[in-house]
Amino acid sequence: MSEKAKCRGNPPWFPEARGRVNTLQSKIAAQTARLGVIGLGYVGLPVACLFAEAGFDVVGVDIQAERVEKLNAGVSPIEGDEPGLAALLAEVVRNGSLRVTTDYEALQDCDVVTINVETPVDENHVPRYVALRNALRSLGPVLKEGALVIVESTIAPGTMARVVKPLLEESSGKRANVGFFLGHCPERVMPGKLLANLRGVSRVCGGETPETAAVMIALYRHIVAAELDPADCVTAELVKTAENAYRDVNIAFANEVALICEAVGGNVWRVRELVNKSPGRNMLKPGAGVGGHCIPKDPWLLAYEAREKGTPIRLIPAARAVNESMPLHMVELLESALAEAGQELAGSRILVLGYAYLENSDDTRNSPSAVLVARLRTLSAEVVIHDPYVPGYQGDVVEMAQGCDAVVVMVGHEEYRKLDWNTLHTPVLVDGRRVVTDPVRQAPETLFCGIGRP
Ligand code: SAJ
Repeated sequence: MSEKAKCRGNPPWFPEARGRVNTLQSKIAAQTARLGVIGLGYVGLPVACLFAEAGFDVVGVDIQAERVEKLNAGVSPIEGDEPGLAALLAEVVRNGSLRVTTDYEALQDCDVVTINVETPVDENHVPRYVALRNALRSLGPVLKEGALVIVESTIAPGTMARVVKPLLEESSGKRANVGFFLGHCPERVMPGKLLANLRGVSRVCGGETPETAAVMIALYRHIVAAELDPADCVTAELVKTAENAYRDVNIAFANEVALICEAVGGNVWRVRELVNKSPGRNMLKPGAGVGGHCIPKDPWLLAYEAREKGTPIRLIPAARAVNESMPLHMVELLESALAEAGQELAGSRILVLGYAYLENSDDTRNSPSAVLVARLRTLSAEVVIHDPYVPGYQGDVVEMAQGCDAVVVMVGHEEYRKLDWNTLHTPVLVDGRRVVTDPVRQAPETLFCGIGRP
C-alpha cells in the first residue's frame, strides 16, 4: 500500500479487497486457482504449458481457430526447434490440464488471467495496441469478481495506467484493486529457448499495489526458478523496454566502431577483442543488421510517452538508425567489391546466405536479410536465397552458388561457419557476421570483404 494510503488509513474498500487478495493467495498456494491465458503465441503457449505442468487447470484463448484446433490436438504451431515444448504441450493436453478455445466465455471461472498478445509499433514508431485493447474488451464482460489480470506483453511505460486499467474497468464494470487486481509481468523469452528462459530467467512482478505484486510472486514461483522481483507497474514497463533498448544501443555502438574501422583500415574483431580486455567493457558484435520481435520495437516503446511529453530523446533513435542502416551498408560493400572485380551490381547474380533474423533459428521476423534482398532487387540484381532453417530457402549451398557473382553472408548459422568456401567458386564474398575468420586461408580464391574489416 502506498505511503499516502498508510498515513490516511485504509481506504473504505480495503477490507473487502484484502479478503479477495487472501483468497487469491490461498487458491494459488493450493493450486486450485483456475488460470486463463489470452494469446497462445511464442510466449502465451509455453506459459500455459508450464502452469498446466505445475498442476493448475489452464484454459487458453486464441482468436485463430486453426491454431486452437492444432493446440487441442496437442500439436505445437510454433516453428523451429523449441526443446521440450512439443512434448510438454502433448502431455498437458492429453491429461486435460490445458484446453484451448476461441471463446472468451471460458475465462469466466478463471481466478488469474494472463494477456500475451502482440504489441507492435507502426511505421511512425507509435505503439499499436489493437490486439491488447480487443483482449481487454473481450475479457471485461466475463471477468470473475476478484480475479487477477496480468499483462505479459511488452508495453510502453504508462500503458498499464493509461490504457489497460481504464479499459478493463470500463469493459468489466468493476473497479481496479477491488473488483479485480492488475499487474504487469513482462516476458523475457527468446526463440529457441522459450521453456528454458521462462523457467530460468528472473522476472519483474509489477503490481498495481504491493499486495498484488506479492500475489504475482506467489503465482510465478510455481513455474520460475529464478528471482522474482516485486515492483509497481511502471517500473516493470520501464525495465523490459529499457533492457532491450540497452541491447540495441550497444549493438549500434559496435556497428559504428565497425564503420570507423572500415574507414581507417582497422579490424573491428581484433579491436573488440582488445577493448573487452579493459575492465567493465563488453562491446557487442557488429553485424549485418538487427532483427527479431523485440530489439527493433522495444526502444520505441521505451521512448514513446516521454517523447509525447516533449522529453528530448536522441540516443535511442540514433541507435535505431545505425542498426537499420547495416543491411544497406552490406549492399554498399557488395557494390564496391563487385566493382573491384570488374562487375556491375545490376544484372549480377547474388547468393544471400541466411534469411532468419538470428543464427540457428528459423524466425524471420524483421529480418535484416529482407531489407538487403529488397534493395538488391531494386538495383536490378538477381537474388538467390539460402537458409537451412527457413522453409522455401533450404538446399545445397554449393549448387546454389553455381553461376553466382557474389555470396553475401547475412546470418551466422553454424552451417556457414563450417563451409569450405573454396567449393563455392564465386569471385566475391561479403561477410556480414564474421563466419570467415581468416579469409586469406579460408577463401584465397575470392575477393573478400566484411563488416568492420580493412
Ligand atoms: N545482434 C547483433 N549483435 C549482437 C547481438 C545481436 O547484431 O551482438 C543482432 C542479431 O543478429 C539479431 C538481433 O541483433 O538480428 C537480435 O538478437 P538478440 O540476440 O538480441 O536476440 P533476440 O532478438 O531474440 O533478443 C531477445 C531479447 N529478449 C527479450 O526480449 C526477452 C533480448 O533482450 C535478449 O538479450 C536476447 O533475446 C537473449 O540473448 O536472450
